[in-house]
Amino acid sequence: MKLKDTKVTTSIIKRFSQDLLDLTELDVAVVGAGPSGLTAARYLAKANVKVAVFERNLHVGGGLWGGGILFPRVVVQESAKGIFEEIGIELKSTNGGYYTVDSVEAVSKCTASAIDAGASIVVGFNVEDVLIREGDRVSGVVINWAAVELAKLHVDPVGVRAKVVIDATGHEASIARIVQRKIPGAKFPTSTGGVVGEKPMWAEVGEREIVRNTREIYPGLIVTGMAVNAVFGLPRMGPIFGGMLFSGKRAAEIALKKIRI
Ligand code: 48H
Repeated sequence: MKLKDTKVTTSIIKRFSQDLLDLTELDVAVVGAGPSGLTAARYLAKANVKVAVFERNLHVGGGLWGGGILFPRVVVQESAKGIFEEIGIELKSTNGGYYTVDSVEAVSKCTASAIDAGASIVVGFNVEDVLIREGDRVSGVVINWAAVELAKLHVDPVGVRAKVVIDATGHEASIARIVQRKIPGAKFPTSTGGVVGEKPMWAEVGEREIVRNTREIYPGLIVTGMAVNAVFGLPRMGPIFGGMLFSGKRAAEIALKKIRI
């Protein structure tokens, strides 16, 4: 059979245009494909919610790949290990109550399980803005090719409607910061009413408070993962990941309640 270059081209363009069109109306848009975003997406998809994760890098996993000091292993505490076990990740008890996980296995299985549950994950897309509708509600995200941003090209983005947006952008808390910058008078339930900024490392407090503070911070906008610590001014925790998993699961539960109202 003769290979036809144009068939390769049209296959890709047809398939991805169709996939992208299908993502213009979502129940939930998750921004960031780190551990918290992938976990939130998996639980939402399992509950039959139409969910897509937008990730600006060409790879998923966020800060999970590198483990601690580039040793590709991360730690999960006893209470959180079930969330990894559910998706077939092997945990080794190396230090009473602390379990270690291969970070490559963790990224791969968090990603595969979210996709298998029905979540869409699109890489290479930067979320550069939000849609505000119905008064003052975050009602979607504004996306552009990450390459456009990197090349500093002046190219306009497009909008994606979503009933709920989850900011899973890690240390940056980029979606919360956009809302703060663009909506004068926007008030978050934090000590300053805005993004407070992450505090120095203290694993015990960071891990406890991230879960407690995972919530809707503005109508239609839920924060999860390290973005919670940045928004609420909580300590970072280093390479322990139970809080990220619990926070992602919690964000999914909150989003689910909002969608089902
Ligand atoms: C599209 C975006 C945008 C944008 C950012 O950093 P992450 O892994 O985030 P979490 O919160 O799921 O996990 C945090 C964890 O990895 C970590 O850093 C820990 C535990 N640190 C502890 C410590 O003490 O330092 O993933 C966030 C993802 C990344 O892949 C970004 O590329 C992506 O979000 N992202 N994608 N549009 N505007 N902003």
